[in-house]
Amino acid sequence: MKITEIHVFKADLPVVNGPYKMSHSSVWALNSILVKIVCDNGFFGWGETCPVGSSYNESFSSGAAAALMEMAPGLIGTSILPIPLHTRMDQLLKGHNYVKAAIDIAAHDALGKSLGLSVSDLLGGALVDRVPSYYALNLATPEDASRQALEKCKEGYPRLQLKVGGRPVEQDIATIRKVWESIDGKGVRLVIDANRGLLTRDVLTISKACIQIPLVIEQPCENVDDLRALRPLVHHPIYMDENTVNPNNALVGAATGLVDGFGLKVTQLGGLYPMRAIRDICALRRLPHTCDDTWGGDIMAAACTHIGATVAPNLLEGVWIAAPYIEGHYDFENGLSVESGHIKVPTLPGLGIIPDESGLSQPIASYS
Ligand code: 0XW
Ligand code: MG
Repeated sequence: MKITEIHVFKADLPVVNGPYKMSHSSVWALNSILVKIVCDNGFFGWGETCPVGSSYNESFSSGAAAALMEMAPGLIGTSILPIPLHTRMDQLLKGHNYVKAAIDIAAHDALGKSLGLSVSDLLGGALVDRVPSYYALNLATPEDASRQALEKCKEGYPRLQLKVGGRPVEQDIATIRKVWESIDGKGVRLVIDANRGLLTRDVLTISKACIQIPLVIEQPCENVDDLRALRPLVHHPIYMDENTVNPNNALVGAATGLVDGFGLKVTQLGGLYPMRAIRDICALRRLPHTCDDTWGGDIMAAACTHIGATVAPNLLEGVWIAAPYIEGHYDFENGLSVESGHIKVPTLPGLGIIPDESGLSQPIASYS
């Protein structure tokens, strides 16, 4: 199967009840870039990349459109099988994993549809028919955070991620304690995610002050060296997220015992094909991880859910999708959502969703 056409769309995703607030940034609306590839046998596939603003990591929406302009002409005629496809993308453009991921996802979708297999089949096979999700509690006051934590706990989320950082550490400690007070004993796991917004000083203070709370500390500081220095000093597991900017540093993190787990994102790793390799290394090293992305609609949600379904349940920390913050779906019939804290794994071929193009703007670019 070879690519004969590539069409690029932009989808505006305003944040429902926004903003989405993290230590470094608050976002009110996101611009997602959707990719439709058409193959020489008539099958087509959809991909997506949606940076969560332009300061979360080294990615931004119009940069994705520009990178596609750079790569797409050279991809016409290329096989959609992962090794020739990624080889060709790397020949055309260095880095830019978040853009290559959109093409990779579309290729998995088209291949699955042509073979009558789901994307999780292509990734080795699903172990479950629904995956656990987790809810990201925005940066908030202790009262608001604990109220929302209890609400999400009652909805059935098995894990809560509490945003911290970017404010006096005393406020983070008070919020963590209040949230834990409201969910303790309810079988819900707690992660605090600083999105690189804490200093090592603050992490040590939080870990000491919350020593009795069984939480995970996700991406506390800016640099991976800080994570390495902190790990033997804190009383809580440390997970790497934003520092996982490519498969190689995920490999190093997993192989060298640098961290206790990961927040893994499809776009940070360059797509489902490279992500499955990191999934398998984490399995060998018994390292738990999430299967997420920065943001995105049904296409990205399906991609994260499909690979999440192939992870051993004892190692899957959850699949985060942006659906709770998005109004509507690209595919109203098969669009993904979180129900009782879990997400059903699509069973139709490919991603299991087909965006309704009448709901999208005209392509911003087409290549053939
Ligand atoms: C919760 N997420 C997966 C969604 C936002 O993009 C941030 C991210 C995280 O874990 O940092
Ligand atoms: Mg994170």
